[in-house]
Amino acid sequence: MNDKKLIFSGIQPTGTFTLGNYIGAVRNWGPLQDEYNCIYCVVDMHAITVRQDPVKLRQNSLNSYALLMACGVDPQKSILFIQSHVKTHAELSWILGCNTQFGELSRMTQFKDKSQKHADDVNSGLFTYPVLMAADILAYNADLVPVGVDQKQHLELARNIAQRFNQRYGDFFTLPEPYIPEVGAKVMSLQEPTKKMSKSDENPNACILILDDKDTIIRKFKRAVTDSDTEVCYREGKDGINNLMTIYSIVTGKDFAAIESEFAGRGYGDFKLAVGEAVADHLEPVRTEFDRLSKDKAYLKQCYTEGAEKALRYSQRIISKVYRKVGFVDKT
Ligand code: ATP
Ligand code: LTN
Repeated sequence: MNDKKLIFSGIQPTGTFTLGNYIGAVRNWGPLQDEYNCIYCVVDMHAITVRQDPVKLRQNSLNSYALLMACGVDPQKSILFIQSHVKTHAELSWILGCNTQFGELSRMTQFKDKSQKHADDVNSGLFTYPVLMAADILAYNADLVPVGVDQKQHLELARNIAQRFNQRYGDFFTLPEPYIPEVGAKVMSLQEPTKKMSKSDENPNACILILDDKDTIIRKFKRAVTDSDTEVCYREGKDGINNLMTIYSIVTGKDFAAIESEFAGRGYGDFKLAVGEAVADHLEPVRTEFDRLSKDKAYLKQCYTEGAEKALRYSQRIISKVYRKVGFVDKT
């Protein structure tokens, strides 16, 4: 490889990507390929920390892979693969788990949220989820990790684990830095704009799926919860409007001042319609490309097979060194 910095990121195949996943993370993955060496992954092993229907999980994983390509990840420029195809992630996860404290994992807010939401299945995978995430990143010694702001705590833990390993066994792991966009790092629910937009929201109007058709997107934006004011402006407390302005700004490239003057005196109805149309137009090429790619099963298979081979080769070198450092006996 060259001396460019290394990027790693992953996304769960727990359903179709939301506009939040797209704006906060995936949209940035394509452009990063020109400046960095990039490794991207569909994290199916993370997905099974909550119950999944096996048939749907398989389909969602393949769709997520194709969707990443439709969003601009090029498997010729990046290493793009499916997590369960590369055994080093699970292997490293065990070692890192032995360097992670129970107390640290207990403090993770995602664990607290998810264990409340899935109270009948608080399994140990849900608890050690962040260790596997640290393994994903450290198996490649990645420098930067592009994610939405909700993943910041997990990344800090990954850095702490890496640091502890380095102290115990001698400097080895790179401490990964979060790479969080300045605007759009937390897209909010359209129905409860103080909560993040999430794939697993029960209210279908709360989130835009990037494969929703134009009419559905417009309808969901028309129903978006705002406030009793009438002025389109970015102000503290106007969570719904602030969220819509952020989304509109990202898909049109207009700044907040330009948006405020565009909608001065026009009211929320006009604004919501404009946001819906702009988002639908922005996502149209993604939908078209996804339709084309998902029909080409042989090509997708070739891409994920080659991706996994490259990822394994790369991470195997790192994990062999880790095995030596912790004192495992050489196999050869
Ligand atoms: P789930 O609801 O199933 O937990 P999710 O929608 O949070 O899933 P993930 O696969 O966990 O999706 O996240 C993929 C990426 O999208 C991560 O980098 C995450 O930070 C980012 N992301 C998720 N939701 C949002 C959001 N509402 N705004 C911005 N970024 C987001
Ligand atoms: N936990 C992440 C998904 C994820 C990830 C990673 C992101 C798993 N492994 C490694 C960045 C780097 C989430 O988005 N919920």
